[in-house]
Amino acid sequence: AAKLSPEKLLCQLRDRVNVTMIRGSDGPFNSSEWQHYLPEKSLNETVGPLGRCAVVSSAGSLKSSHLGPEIDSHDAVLRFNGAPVKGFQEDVGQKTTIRLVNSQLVTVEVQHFLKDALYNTGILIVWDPAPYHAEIHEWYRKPDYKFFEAYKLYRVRHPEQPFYILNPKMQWQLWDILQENSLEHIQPNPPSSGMLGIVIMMTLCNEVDVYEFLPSKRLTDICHYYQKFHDRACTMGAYHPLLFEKNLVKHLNQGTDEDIYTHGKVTLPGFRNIHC
Ligand code: NCC
Repeated sequence: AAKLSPEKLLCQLRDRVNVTMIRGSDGPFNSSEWQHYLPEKSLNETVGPLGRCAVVSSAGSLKSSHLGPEIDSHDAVLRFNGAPVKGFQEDVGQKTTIRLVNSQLVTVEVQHFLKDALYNTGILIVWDPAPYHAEIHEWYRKPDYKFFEAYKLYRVRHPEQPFYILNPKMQWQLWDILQENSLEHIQPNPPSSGMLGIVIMMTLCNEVDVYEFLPSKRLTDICHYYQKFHDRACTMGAYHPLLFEKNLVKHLNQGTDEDIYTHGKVTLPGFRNIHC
């Protein structure tokens, strides 16, 4: 299993990973009930093509990075789950264009999710770990977390905020490419929110700067920049194939190793800007 060149790998990602949001015309969502909840506009219609984008991981190594102004200088910023900006602007910036959340957060922390103003900025996208290459109907009957009710509640409370459900096909199309380009056998668990968010932004943007996904010199066992919780698995992965994701992203980096070391910064091209 020889690794593909970065150029070939980018083409594989562009051509095989279908980044789509659930629409009212899709499978079990084509009921009159769901038409009422799903956003009318597609994600592309909502954000349009973007220029320079930033993806901000939630890693503890963002602490004391002073990357805030640099992150905010991008046209669009993607953040994850409950990662806050308030009180952390100096290190992570304050702009949030898209927030990608997992179905566990939406379901297990539903009261928090419905109430915390953190979620009311920008576009929300929720994803759920689907069974390996499951049909959308099968996944709909048995999602990993039963987040559909929480989704509907949120939509009723915030009807004007765009809130999408990521089509679960994407995670396994991406996982297959991770596996094909790794020498080891990977546990068939879906990629992390971080990796999914990177590929989402590569479809929307001309260029994507990713912060502290590949750890800088500030590498720490502190899991998140916003919590005092120590666990090395946050950076290396336990459930998600994080280590393999990070190897792949390192392989695709168009920036310098110096930028990784000092800023935890990786630069990736948007799919629009690659030639296959
Ligand atoms: O921690 P989490 O991830 O929300 O982090 C978002 C993304 O940032 C990258 N990351 C994070 C910490 C770190 N030290 N290094 C990193 O590179 C990863 O790419 C990560 O995906 C998730 O992926 O959705 C995850 O969500 C949490 C948790 O569910 C949410 O924070 C909501 O509370 C998971 N933690 C637990 O279930 C305990 C985590 O495994 C994955």
